[in-house]
Amino acid sequence: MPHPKPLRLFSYFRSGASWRVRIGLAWKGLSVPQTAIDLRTGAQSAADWRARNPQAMVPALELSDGTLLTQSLAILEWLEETHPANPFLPADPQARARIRAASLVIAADTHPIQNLGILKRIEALTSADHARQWAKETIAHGLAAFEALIARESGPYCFGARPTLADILLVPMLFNARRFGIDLADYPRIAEAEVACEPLPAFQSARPEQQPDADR
Ligand SMILES: N[C@@H](CCC(=O)N[C@@H](CS)C(=O)NCC(=O)O)C(=O)O
Repeated sequence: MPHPKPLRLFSYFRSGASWRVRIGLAWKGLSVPQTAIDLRTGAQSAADWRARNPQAMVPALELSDGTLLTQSLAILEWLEETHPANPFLPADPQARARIRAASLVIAADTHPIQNLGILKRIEALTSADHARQWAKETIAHGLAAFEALIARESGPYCFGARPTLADILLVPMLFNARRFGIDLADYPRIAEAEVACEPLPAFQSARPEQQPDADR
């Protein structure tokens, strides 16, 4: 019997959406080889990559049958369904819905409107300063909503005593927040959750500087 192909992650070390998937894979105890798609050189738009992922983005996860999964949340949900040990969603449907809602504040309503493509477009239409201002305001607005949602929950993580999907979404977003000069002192519950996640091996190993394509 031939061995099934191992999983393979297509990612870029600084990509926040790739970072989410790296945390999820590590949280499930999976060590997955990576192929770098260098966003600095525009590799995401190369014809061969676009043919595989028509959205011309990372991350993507290649499965053992060759199927390419895209969209970080879809990949994380696939991981949760196929690797139920170490869950990052609880069993209670109402709690799952609250966690998904907070996660989507970042994944659907914050990150996509401050990503590289959008900022380049704003810069082309106006200026680099306007693009930075847009990113800062967008992230601050999203984090304020996220903070209010998790302030209703117990800590130290976003939703109680275990990390969940919401923590996986939050930690990479904070990297961008700092990059655009946002003071996280304004978000005490977010700061608490970040401190709780920081020492966990799955969160450590997923950090940009730990990736094979990181600048050395
Ligand atoms: N909603 C997508 C977002 C993916 C995304 O924004 N990827 C960025 C890197 S974090 C990207 O590939 N950008 C390339 C570009 O904008 O040209 C997901 O969650 O996977």
